[in-house]
Amino acid sequence: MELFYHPLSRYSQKVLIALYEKQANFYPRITDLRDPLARKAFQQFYPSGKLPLLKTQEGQLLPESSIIIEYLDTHFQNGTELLPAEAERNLAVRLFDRLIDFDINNPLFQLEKLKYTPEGHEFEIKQLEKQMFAQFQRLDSHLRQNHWVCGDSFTLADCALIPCLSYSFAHLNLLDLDELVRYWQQAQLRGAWMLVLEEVLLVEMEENTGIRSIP
Ligand SMILES: N[C@@H](CCC(=O)N[C@@H](CS)C(=O)NCC(=O)O)C(=O)O
Repeated sequence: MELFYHPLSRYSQKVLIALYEKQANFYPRITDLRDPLARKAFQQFYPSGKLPLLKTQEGQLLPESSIIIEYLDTHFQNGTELLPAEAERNLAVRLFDRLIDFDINNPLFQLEKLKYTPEGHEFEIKQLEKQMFAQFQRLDSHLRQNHWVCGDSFTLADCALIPCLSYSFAHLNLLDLDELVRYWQQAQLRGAWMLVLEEVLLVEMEENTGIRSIP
């Protein structure tokens, strides 16, 4: 399998967590869409031009992080079961995955974009921050009854949430949400996330210093 992704893209990080949880081997195809030539080449290969994209062993091209994870979970028996077999739990996991993508991850993109050029956007930023804080409050009370997002075991919904938390804790005032803080602390000790974070920090260091380490 080949994964086209970028270490700093949250939807890519979501799939990377799943690959590490499943202990699945893949060829990393780092694709930087900020580079016009790389973007053009990738769009020729896959016209919708979005990351992440999985090329399966059969050569099928699979977009959409949740679909890729569903594919991994059905094709790899090793490691964590990311989508529970039991129908009711399966539905809950898929629901939380959707809610996290739509109500947390996508608004975070908007917030990042607005904060990049905040002049004239102060009101929009405040509104968005308020809306996101309310989402995190709801999540915090849900986590009172749940060790991971959906019960005792780590699932697709955790793959979706964890990549959103670094930016959220850095830019929203979430430290009073005890259960969310507890969740974020335990997530940072999860091996799969540690592996993802290692790559993120390396890329951030390369971008900040201009020094590219020898692979
Ligand atoms: N729903 C998609 C979202 C993917 C997405 O928005 N990817 C971003 C990077 S995190 C992207 O490729 N943006 C490039 C663009 O839209 O041109 C998924 O879950 O994979």
